[in-house]
Amino acid sequence: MKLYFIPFACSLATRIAIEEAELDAEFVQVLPGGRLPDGRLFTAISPMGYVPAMETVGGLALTEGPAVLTYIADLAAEGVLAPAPYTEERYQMMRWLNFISTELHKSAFAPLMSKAAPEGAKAWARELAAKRLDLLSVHLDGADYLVGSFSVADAYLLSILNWCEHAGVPIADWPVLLGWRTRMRKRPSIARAMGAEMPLLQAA
Ligand SMILES: N[C@@H](CCC(=O)N[C@@H](CS)C(=O)NCC(=O)O)C(=O)O
Repeated sequence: MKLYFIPFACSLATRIAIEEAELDAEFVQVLPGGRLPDGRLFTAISPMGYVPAMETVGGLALTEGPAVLTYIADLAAEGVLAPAPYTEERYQMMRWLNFISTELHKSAFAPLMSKAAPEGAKAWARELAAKRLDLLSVHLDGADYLVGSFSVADAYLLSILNWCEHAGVPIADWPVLLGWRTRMRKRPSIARAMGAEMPLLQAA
């Protein structure tokens, strides 16, 4: 299988999941301008031109972070990246994947990091980000993970919280989240995934 990624974009969560489950994958970087290393346009794989995009073991072109992450979780041994199907925890994990995707990533952080968003949109997004981070901070106070044990939802949240400095979100205002991010970055799979992408980010 192949993961199409941009260094330190939301696709980092999928790389973390692949590392955590010790799965085999090829990583293909989407270059600035939306080209692939072989010169093709990335829109041939992901029609909206965004990562993560996955060419699955069966050859399916899969996009949308929560779907890609759930696919990887289902390839891994049970319990490594997600609670077992049909359990309450599984639905809680899906709740968090959706929350991170819609409420945090796209509504709050995307406008804050966009060069095209006007200041009014950024001010609104800053307010949203604060409310969402308040909720996460209460939820993670005294907890190591979003749900029971490590899951793809944690990998996704970490990837978004990595953007705080770039987005102008002062994570130190949420000491629980700052502490959580610091601990998560020490997890071997996360340290490996970030270590693999850091030189690519610096070169971009
Ligand atoms: N709805 C998509 C959004 C993914 C997304 O926003 N990806 C960003 C990186 S974090 C991207 O590839 N942006 C480049 C672009 O849109 O051209 C998902 O949930 O996977």
